[in-house]
Amino acid sequence: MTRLVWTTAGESHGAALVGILEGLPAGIELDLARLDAELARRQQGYGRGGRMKIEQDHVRVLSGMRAGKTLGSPLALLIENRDHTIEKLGVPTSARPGHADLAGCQKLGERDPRAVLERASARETAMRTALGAAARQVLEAFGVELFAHVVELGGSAARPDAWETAGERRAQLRAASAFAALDPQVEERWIAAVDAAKEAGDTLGGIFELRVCGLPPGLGGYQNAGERLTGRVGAALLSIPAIKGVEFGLGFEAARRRGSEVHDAIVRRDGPHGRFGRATNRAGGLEGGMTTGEELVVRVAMKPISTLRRGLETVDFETGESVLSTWQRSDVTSVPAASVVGEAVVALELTRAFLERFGGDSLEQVRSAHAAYLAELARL
Ligand code: EPS
Repeated sequence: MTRLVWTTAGESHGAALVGILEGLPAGIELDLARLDAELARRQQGYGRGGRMKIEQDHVRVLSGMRAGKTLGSPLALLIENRDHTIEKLGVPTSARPGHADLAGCQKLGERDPRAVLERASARETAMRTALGAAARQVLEAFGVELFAHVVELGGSAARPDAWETAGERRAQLRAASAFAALDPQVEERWIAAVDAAKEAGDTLGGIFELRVCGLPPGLGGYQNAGERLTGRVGAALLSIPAIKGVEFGLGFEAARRRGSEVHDAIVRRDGPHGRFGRATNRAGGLEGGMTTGEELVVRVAMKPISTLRRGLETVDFETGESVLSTWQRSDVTSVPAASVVGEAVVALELTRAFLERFGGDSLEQVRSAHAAYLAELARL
């Protein structure tokens, strides 16, 4: 049995993105259409730019499967780039503020932002989305569902109870939204905000919320820093380009309240995960670095895209003069896309934690370990 690990390769305008996911148990009937569906979802959202009209992301499986099932060997995926122009693209003469350009050039000791930006580009998140869409199928086999929706755009918020109000209609509402949001009232307002920012040559950030239902208690660990799931899920989300903040449950608000208004009472609740539950879920589903069995609730802040049509002040490498950064095309906002990537990276991290606890070489072995744990929880 291998610990679940993954990696990607590929430049934004290179031939393709490549991904390897190692440690999936054998015997999972992977629905590959789901991978393409998640890729399509990541390409959508009002405010996306010209590049998304060029790409039509599609995954090819190169290894790790036979007759529709995983073999337990590394799963290798490929997404071809239609905009394969890396050798034709010029070298920018200045670094774009907000991007990896300058720090990357300093790191490499080269005046060549393209040597940095091709890999630093958020194009890479297409492959993470595909890998996450494969990994989450393990979780789904055990009733665990992930769902992200956009709750704020450019400082304008959806109704705070959008999740509760949407109820069973949430998948339908999100699919109908131009922003992967659950509150239909935001559509007109946010479209106007994106149009205004576009007109001004500017960009918008926002916040998405991720919910994970059906997690058993006790995933992750308290024994060592590296096991704590709060840090692991937080790090996964903060590794997405442009993500600036992550909060669980009450988040920063918890720091302003008294303990009696923060902690969740433990109550008797007979269910599939034993005899205990929490009266409230202000912790957002994690205590002591482990899942509590309540919903995981994470909110994630994304800064506005760093490429602005109006330009930002920078310095020309050759002349040393102050100039405006260059612009060819860009998104005005990609918060809806980031929410899809958020689901994917958290799916990867939670699948890793799930397999650490119940892992086996085959899905059947995982099922046995999971069933034994449920029996143990029922006795506690
Ligand atoms: C990106 C710049 C844009 C985005 C890109 C991320 O690409 P281009 O420079 O080709 O216009 O479209 O995102 C994607 C290609 C994608 O698939 O999400 C950047 O600088 O990070």
